[in-house]
Amino acid sequence: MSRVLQNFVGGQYVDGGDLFDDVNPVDGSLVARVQEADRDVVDGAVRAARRALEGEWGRFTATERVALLRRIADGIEARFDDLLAAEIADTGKPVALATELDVTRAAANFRAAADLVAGLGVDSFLTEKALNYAIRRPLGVVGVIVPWNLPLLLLTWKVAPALATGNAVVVKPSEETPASATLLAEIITEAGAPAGAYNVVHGFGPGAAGEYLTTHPDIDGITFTGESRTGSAIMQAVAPRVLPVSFELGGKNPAVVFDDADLERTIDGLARSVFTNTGQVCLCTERVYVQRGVFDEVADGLVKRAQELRFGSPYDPSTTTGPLISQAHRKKVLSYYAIAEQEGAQLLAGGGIPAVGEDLSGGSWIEPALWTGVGNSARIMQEEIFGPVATLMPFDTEEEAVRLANDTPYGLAAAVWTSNLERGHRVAAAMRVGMSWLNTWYLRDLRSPFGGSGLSGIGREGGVHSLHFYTEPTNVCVAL
Ligand code: NAD
Ligand code: 6OD
Repeated sequence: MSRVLQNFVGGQYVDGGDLFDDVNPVDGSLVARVQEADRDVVDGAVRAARRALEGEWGRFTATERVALLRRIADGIEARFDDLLAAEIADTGKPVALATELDVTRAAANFRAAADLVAGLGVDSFLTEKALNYAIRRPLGVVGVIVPWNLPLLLLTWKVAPALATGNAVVVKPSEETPASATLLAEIITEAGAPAGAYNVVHGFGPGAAGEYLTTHPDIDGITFTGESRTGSAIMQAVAPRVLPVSFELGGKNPAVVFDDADLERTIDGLARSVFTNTGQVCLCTERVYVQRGVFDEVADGLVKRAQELRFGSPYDPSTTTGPLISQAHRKKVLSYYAIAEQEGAQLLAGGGIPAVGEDLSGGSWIEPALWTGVGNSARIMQEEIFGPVATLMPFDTEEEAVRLANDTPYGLAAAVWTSNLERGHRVAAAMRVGMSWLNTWYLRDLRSPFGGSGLSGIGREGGVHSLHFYTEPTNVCVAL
């Protein structure tokens, strides 16, 4: 009998309408059957969240919320191995990555949000006529909709500040990765959160749980991470009620390598930024602009790194690279391998399906692909692929590199590689993105603004930026 994952509503695990399969992408085996939230379950979750705000949870002081968040972080650390197993079964990512990144960041997200609220003051302005001070109220019932690539990290990145600032949440994890959000409900409850503060509804997007949530008349805001197209659909769904949204969307992120860069460090960084999580991180580099004099050396270095990737069981210490999330996603990524060929790209490495042995043959494995030889308008240079891929292009001048890097409707992240710090600061600042890394990639300080512009999103979260999204200020003006 397979395990069944339930929805979590008002402090209780509840069934839904239909059941759907949670599949392990390593071998195609069944992880669990999942209770799909129908409209009634989603409605129940929103009502439970509202009751929590009007009841015990709404009466929690900031000090009590901070203490709760710290207990949740402790709970995550105490259940580290369970969360790790849940995350690995759903995504197939190697145990080292899930340990270093996913589960560790879940605890860190709660601690960072607790620290933020513990240190909060109020904005105030004093003149001879008046004292103005702005108090902050929670937004209310917040819908949290997240994707499958870093399921627990991305969920807690939003849930932690939402709870820290006194909101109640209804979370819709990805249908591909329902396990860790379900387990987190136990941890949050054991830490002492009142019923209804944290609710989970499982299911799909359009015409299903995701849409039931975004169109529910009693939610106060939506925070969403996922594809740009989905962000657009959600924006339309909430438009009639003019709800606030925070959107962390797709990217087509550039790396710019100058000929004075420390090439060993650069190739290390590039390999990490192209291949981490099998390229399924929104921040991953998919376009690499290299100054002409070092183009061959950088291309050869990256090709070597691609050839060194090892596919296999997530628990085998020699495995560096897991599968893609699903057969459907592999079909999409492989369609870009065909598009690259049609566009006349020169394939430098990979580009197919690896031999992984019979045990794993039901998994959604894919080789990386590195290309060169196309212009900036090629589809493989313009469209987000979300796999272990990159296209390399030579450039001659700094001005040209900045122009090429910014020639995209996305604006999420960039990485600049140079040993000339003056130029590094200048070029990093000229990138039209939310996050610009200089001589590194995906190095995070959780207080810094995170998000993107253009097709990559609306707003920023992190530190005080989360505070601004998850609360509404009311200014009190006192005549003196
Ligand atoms: P997706 O947009 O297909 O799905 C994300 C979530 O939205 C899922 O829970 C899904 O069920 C739900 N959803 C889908 N359609 C919906 C609708 N109409 N209404 C309500 N909910 C709906 O994205 P994905 O395939 O799960 O994730 C990959 C994408 O996420 C990539 O584009 C990637 O770049 C992006 N991403 C961005 C960031 C960031 O911080 N900018 C982080 C991670 C992933
Ligand atoms: O590190 C984070 O806080 C974050 N939001 C990462 C997003 C990664 C995208 O896949």
